[in-house]
Amino acid sequence: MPRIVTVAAAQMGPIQKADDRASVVSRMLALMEMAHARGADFIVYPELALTTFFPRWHYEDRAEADIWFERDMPNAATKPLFDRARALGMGLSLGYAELTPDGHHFNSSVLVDREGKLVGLYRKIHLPGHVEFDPERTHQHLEKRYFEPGDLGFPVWRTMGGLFGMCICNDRRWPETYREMGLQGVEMIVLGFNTPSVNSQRAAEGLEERLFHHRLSLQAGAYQNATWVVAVAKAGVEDGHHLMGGTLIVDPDGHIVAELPGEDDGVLVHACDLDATRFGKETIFDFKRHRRIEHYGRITSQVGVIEPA
Ligand code: ING
Repeated sequence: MPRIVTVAAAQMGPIQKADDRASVVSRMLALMEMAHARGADFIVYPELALTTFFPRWHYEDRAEADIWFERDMPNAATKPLFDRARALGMGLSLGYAELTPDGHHFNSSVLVDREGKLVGLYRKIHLPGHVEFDPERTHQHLEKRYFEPGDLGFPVWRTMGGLFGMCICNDRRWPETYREMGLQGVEMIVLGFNTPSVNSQRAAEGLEERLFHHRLSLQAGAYQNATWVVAVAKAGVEDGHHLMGGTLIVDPDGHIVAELPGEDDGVLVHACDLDATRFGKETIFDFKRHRRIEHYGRITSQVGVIEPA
């Protein structure tokens, strides 16, 4: 019996600072209905899906940024989404800014199964950008100001008939992200992203270059760990700042099997056979047989081990 998960990648267009959570949740519900109509049994929403990408704004007093955080998940604003997903028998993953009861701030995502059970929580580990306002940049990217690095590692959960993991946005650029989950046998990695289409430190780097690195990272991660990867954008112009699209699904051989054009709300649906991961995991990427970590020499986490010439 093939283990098919029909996944809907639910891309969201821009969320303006002035948009309230209720209006955003109603957009997410509409995407869920579209996904259901197309047979999806799992829906993936973007990073920070409930609000604008607020780390582009500098708040002298960080506490002022707490307006963008959720203290519970689900909560009053998102309960309709969780209730409808359960009614439709649809699992979901949702990215949001998490403020814990003891005052910690994370860029997080939750994983919920088809019965509406909260299966897993992930907290973004690779936080790009900077802490203080940087006048040199064309725009700010203050994730290090508002979030702490994730403290949960890269867990993999048995749900939806397979082994699922999550990461968030910048995490997708780091091979360790995929391998940490690959070593646990992950069969599907779902992630959301909010990626500015311009590099605040290299104006010449255009959208095409950004999309190239985006696809390269996802395809390599999927292939080298024989896993499906589903990447979902929040896209479009938010208060004058452009976020790129590029919502796509990569199969365990590294092929992009579907990509959503444009930068508006929309769903990409694909029937993903989790057993398509078996060949890679049992042949070329059978880590037990082929991965020789004892011969790798000294694996160091030190940055800049070999000084440039
Ligand atoms: N956004 C961007 C991302 O990693 C970035 C930041 C873009 C860093 C391009 C480096 C290069 O897609 C978030 N939110 O991480």
